[in-house]
Amino acid sequence: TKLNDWYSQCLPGSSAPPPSTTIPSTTPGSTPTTTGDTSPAPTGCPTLPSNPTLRSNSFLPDPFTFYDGTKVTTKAQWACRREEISQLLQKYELGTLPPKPSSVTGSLSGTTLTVNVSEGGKSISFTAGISYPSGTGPFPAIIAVGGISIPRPSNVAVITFNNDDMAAQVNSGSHGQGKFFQLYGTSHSAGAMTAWAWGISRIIDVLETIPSSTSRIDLSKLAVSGCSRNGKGALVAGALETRIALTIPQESGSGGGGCWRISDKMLQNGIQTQTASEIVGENAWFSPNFNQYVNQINNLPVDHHLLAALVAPRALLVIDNTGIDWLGPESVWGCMTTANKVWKALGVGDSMGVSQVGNHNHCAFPSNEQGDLSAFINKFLLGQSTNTNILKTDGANNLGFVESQWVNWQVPTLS
Ligand code: MCU
Repeated sequence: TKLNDWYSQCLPGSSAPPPSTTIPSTTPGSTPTTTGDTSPAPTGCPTLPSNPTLRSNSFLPDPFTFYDGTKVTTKAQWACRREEISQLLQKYELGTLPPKPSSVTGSLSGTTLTVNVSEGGKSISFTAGISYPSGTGPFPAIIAVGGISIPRPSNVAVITFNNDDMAAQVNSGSHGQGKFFQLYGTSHSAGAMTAWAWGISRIIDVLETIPSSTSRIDLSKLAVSGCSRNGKGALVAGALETRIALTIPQESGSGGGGCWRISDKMLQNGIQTQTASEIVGENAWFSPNFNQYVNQINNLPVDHHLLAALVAPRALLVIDNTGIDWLGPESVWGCMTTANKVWKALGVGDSMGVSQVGNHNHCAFPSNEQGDLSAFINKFLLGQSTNTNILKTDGANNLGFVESQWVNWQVPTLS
């Protein structure tokens, strides 16, 4: 099929597979219930009810208005709205991210990091391989979800995370399979991507116990990257794990950088693109709780511009491909340029970039995007001063994306 043709281009050597959580409620002025999301829990936030009323909204939901109608007017309030968006995304799409388990230990032996986790009388262990540049470091590092697919920068280590081992992604029946589910039970609500994000957090937990003179990793300079399905996973990890400084999803498409609402419209217009309704039948990336919403996406108070916005004000570079309809290029462009408004409002518009280029195979990084990638790596991992004001597509006429059809809110200047 057309899909399999391009699908087989990625993940070299891989056997290409065929294509009621409750939100912890908060009381006014209180700290939200702890989840695994690593941002410090903000206080004094508006209340999110445990069962929010769903209201139909064909526009991309306003990042700057809380569920209860309160407006975000200050940068400090973003921490509260970010927490609310995280809770909503976990409730409707991603499943619950468990907090740090009671026991996380591990060690580094040569280039193999071992992670041991125990919780509730159960234990798992997994390993991650680290590939170092020459020298003593400590080095910035890219956590590569399922392997690295962008060109590897010099002077940066690569930590390879075996995401399939943590939560399987063979098909829609994969939910419940993998080490995460050995620990938390096969009926845990987490989708595979949430389980991967949890696993990446445990790698960072263990690295935090090792002096940087020994680990040779600079934990203040961590990135995460992955391509395609693993690019979706990289975006979710960067969204939920605030110890990651730079998030680089590559060709993540629908379920990653694309917005469900825009992808639905593309399909209605006859473009063969992936939608929420398709994705839950294809794989186990999302929580089973998402299934009930995939044919009523307009009712959700979130979309993926808000998934990306969880990364703000940290750095995000979305690398994408205009040449593959299945990835939803219009959706990714519209969704991610809309997400950029959050960084702009926070006064750091150039900490979030989009680079969308066609005429190359899926997950084959084109040389004409190297400058954009290097600008982000050099600034956010290597501490250089570069121009990261990058919002660009080679698609004509914004690929058909008309902002006024999707954005019915104002971007505040946050004090
Ligand atoms: C773009 O990511 C996925 C896509 O969502 C799937 O529909 C397709 O089967 O596989 C893509 C992928 O991961 O390619 C390697």
